[in-house]
Amino acid sequence: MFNRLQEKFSKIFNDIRGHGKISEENISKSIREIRIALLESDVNYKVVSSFINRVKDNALGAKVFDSITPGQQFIKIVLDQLIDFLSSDQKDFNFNKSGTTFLVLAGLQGSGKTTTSAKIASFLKREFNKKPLLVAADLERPAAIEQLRTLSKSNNIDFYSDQSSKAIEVVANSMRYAKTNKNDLVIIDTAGRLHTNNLLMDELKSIITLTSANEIFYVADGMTGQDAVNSSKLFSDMVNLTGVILTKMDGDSGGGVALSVKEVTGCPIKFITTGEGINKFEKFNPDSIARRILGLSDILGLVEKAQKNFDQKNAQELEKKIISNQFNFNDFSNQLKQFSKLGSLAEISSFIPGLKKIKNFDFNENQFKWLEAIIGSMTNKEKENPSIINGSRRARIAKGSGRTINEVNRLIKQFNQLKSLMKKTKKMKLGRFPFKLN
Ligand SMILES: Nc1nc2c(ncn2[C@@H]2O[C@H](COP(=O)(O)OP(=O)(O)OP(=O)(O)O)[C@@H](O)[C@H]2O)c(=O)[nH]1
Ligand SMILES: [Mg+2]
Repeated sequence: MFNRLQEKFSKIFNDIRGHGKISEENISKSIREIRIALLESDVNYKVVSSFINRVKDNALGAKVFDSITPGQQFIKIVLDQLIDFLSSDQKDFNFNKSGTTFLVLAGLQGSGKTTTSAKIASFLKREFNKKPLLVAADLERPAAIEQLRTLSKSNNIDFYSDQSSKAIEVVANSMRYAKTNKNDLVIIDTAGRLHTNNLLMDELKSIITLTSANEIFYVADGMTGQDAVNSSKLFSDMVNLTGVILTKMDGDSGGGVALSVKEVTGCPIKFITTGEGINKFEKFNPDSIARRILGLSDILGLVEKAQKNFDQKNAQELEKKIISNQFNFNDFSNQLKQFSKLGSLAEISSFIPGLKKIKNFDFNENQFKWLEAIIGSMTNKEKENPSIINGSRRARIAKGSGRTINEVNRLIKQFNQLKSLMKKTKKMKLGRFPFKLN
């Protein structure tokens, strides 16, 4: 979803993580690179300045470079600022506490209003036990009513439309219908419109007034980049929006929009949609979005986990072994077991520096199983002294583990590469093996 930004941040962060010590100059360089990354990813330039200033104040103010883990500390500051940047006080859906809740969806043509209205109905029905009514108030596009009827039907949601010639009349009638039909939530799908269309903008305003709408969401197409931000701003100047929904975030240009919208419009992003299916819809969660934008997935959570799980004493012994070149297959196998306690191997391996450089080291769950099988077929002597594993031993190990000789050869080669890589990285902090975090 945020591929472009993720790639850039991952490069910047790897760079700063790679320094044992960090100077004010390193920090300034990273901050400069973040600025460029954001601008290149289509984040509004004013938003970039404001974000960069916050990071700068915090990073330099906190004297990150004096801390024990400066790289990590810096990343944490960027993450915290980003979360703060994306967060809002009005994060929950605003239900009418004393009666029917009205939600109006507005936006440009084709931005995703109709599909989103069904998604949101389905979400609120599931999560809050609501009885939503979808109202077809788009009388501009001939097929619009049928589109919403079909969506309602296939998702088991109540639907209202009638023959009135004006959208406002449909809405008024739907309010009466909701009462008799006992719908506690009415979602109004409106026609696409430009903010310059006075007639349609007046219509929208009168729908909002008539229903005393509790939520007015602007539906912005995330694929249109800064245009989505600009149009959100134009709408928010004319109508009292309570939130923005970003659609089509499965595309690649959504990152810049997600970062810009709140700062530019003052409206929080409430939901995002990530595909055509009814469930391709999620609540906008600043914490998780920030982590995804920064490509951190959950590295901080992972660090905590790693620190809890990695036995200090083991780690010290291990480091000794690495330095004296005694790292063997038993240690390797132990390390694999440690990894597996932490979660998805594929995810973890992406945080292990150098691992990607080892040819064919596709570190997935299956490979983990057969690595274990191969190591399990070695004798104790072989595990402790990998150098004695000659051709005939390899053939026996292959047979015993049900793998091919080629696979055994590959494992031994990878093991040797890993061993020399670890020796090179012996600077690493104890207790954190094999994560090079700073
Ligand atoms: N890839 C992707 N496509 C989406 C998403 N949301 C909506 N679409 C598609 O975008 C197109 C337009 O969606 P609609 O819901 O009809 O948009 P609308 O704003 O109601 O359009 P008008 O009523 O014509 O103004 C449809 O083909 C949807 O399937 C999304 O999150 N991802
Ligand atoms: Mg529509």
